[in-house]
Amino acid sequence: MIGAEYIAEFFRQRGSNKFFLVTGGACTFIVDAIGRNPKTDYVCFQHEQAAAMAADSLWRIDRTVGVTVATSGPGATNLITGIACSYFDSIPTIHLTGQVNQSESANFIGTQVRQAGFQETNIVDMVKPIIKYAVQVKNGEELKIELEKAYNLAISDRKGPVLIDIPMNIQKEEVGDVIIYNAPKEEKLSVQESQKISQEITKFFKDAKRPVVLFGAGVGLSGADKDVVEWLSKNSSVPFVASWNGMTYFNHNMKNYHGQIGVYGNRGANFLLQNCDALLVLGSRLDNRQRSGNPKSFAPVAKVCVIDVDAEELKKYKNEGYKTIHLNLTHSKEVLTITLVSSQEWIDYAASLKKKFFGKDASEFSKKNNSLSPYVVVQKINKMISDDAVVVADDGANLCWVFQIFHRTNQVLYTAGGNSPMAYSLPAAIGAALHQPKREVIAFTGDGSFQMNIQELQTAFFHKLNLKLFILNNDGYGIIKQFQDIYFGGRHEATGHGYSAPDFKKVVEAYGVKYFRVESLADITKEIFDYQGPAVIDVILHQNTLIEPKLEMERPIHDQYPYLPEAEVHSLNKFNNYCRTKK
Ligand SMILES: Cc1ncc(C[n+]2csc(CCOP(=O)(O)OP(=O)(O)O)c2C)c(N)n1
Ligand SMILES: [Mg+2]
Repeated sequence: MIGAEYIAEFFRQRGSNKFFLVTGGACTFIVDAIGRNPKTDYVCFQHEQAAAMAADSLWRIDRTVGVTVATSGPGATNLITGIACSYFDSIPTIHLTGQVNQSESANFIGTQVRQAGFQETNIVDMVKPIIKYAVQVKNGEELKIELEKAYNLAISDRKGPVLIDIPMNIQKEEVGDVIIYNAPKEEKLSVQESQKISQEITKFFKDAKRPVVLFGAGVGLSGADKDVVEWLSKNSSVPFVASWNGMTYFNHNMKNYHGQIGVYGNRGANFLLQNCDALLVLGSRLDNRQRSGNPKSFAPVAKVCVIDVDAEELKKYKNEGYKTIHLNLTHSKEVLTITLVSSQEWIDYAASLKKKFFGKDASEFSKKNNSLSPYVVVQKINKMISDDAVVVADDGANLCWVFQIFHRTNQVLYTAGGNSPMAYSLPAAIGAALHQPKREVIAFTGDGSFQMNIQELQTAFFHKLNLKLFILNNDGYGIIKQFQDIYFGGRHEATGHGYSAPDFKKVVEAYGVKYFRVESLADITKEIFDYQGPAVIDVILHQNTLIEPKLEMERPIHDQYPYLPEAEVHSLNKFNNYCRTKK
């Protein structure tokens, strides 16, 4: 085999046999080898960013590692936004970039010139802050070693993307016929160690009467979701809440599930956090979308214990009095032998919050303006799609609307939560539809975001993918408008004023994709879901439709807009004296 053939075969043997790419001079050997290997294939995207987002999508669906190929220079730099999505959400992806021949590289010649020749870019150093591992290989032997190393790093511990930069001359170098690969060793936890951890947690929470568990993405990323769900089912008097990236790993019908938390979280779930006396955080990094910009106001009367695979994350809590446990949640089953107990008062309180807030359309704006509520739209779509559909959300207000109201049973539900770039959802949905063509694929986007990867309609059309993309169309950058309403006197600079969008019907149809327009709930018909092939559904909303509830800056997470009467906040904050902060 030459290096390029080795690469194709290496990933085929790992179960990643479909490569997402845009070709170019410096990666043609790799693309050619993928084409010639009878068991590997490639999909041409229109932009490398989209290829990287589609690759990121695969692991989220069924733990297949997505692989991209890009050329040197602009091809490689175009991958960056997609790589960042994988990095921040700990998704294993592989990025293979072609590089100029070593004999033509500035590095090789030993000069300080910007470029020795053409399209030479130091991609390895450029991606370093947003990648788990990046390396340029120096020869064929190193290629073999680095592929194994990079792949194993991507899939172990706190997972993430890796990049291997391969000069053209190495792509065509003879490397022998044997694929070298040893899977990473499984780390073991002794019975004593796991017992010690369980005892520590039990001791820490020994007087607790009002426990809450926070279900983070780390549970699912470590593959422990089934074990944790089983434990939560056994401890069904203990309410649990979820982070957005954690929401895809359990059935929302679970009796003790109380909703997603944070700035755009469910009010009931947020009140639970503010009133609990024991909070066990499983694999969640408690970022400022969860705890607000003022972490001290988060769970103010609770003893907090955080379990995380990444020791760096745990350092954040040094001055906050949290108990931290550095542990890979793959060991959940051994460690979660603990029993947490809720008092009857806590059980009743949690039930009353759930009844009042869970699964409710809280949109006062739509009622006041007699306009279509995005929440009701999402709920209707939720009811009409199949139980195992793939559902991808984008960014901005449209993301919040979906994640605030979508009720998951067995669907896969995800977004690029940490990076949250505009236009993740269309390429991610394309990745899903390519990977699992028999599955129903539903994506949501905004009118602004859609325009940033609109070119991928061509990929969807060319491959006749069965995906439905709903544009929650408020004719502007809604989430930022809402921010401007609060902090900029309602001046919609560059979000309404100066913003523009084309006639989506014309654009969509020019790509050969089916277009539906929805102006009322009645327009969301079975015909849309029965349509076989790619379709865009343009859902027309009021221009100023709000995200409700939403936390404004400096407030604790129970104090979201639209504001509840002060007396109600006090009565709901029954177990702490935390007063509502005044403006
Ligand atoms: C690549 C990128 N650029 C800018 C932003 C900042 N941003 C976040 S949401 C948003 C507006 C998105 O508009 P639209 O898709 O219409 O969403 P809406 O909030 O209206 O639902 C912008 C500009 C971003 N997240 N990603
Ligand atoms: Mg919009």
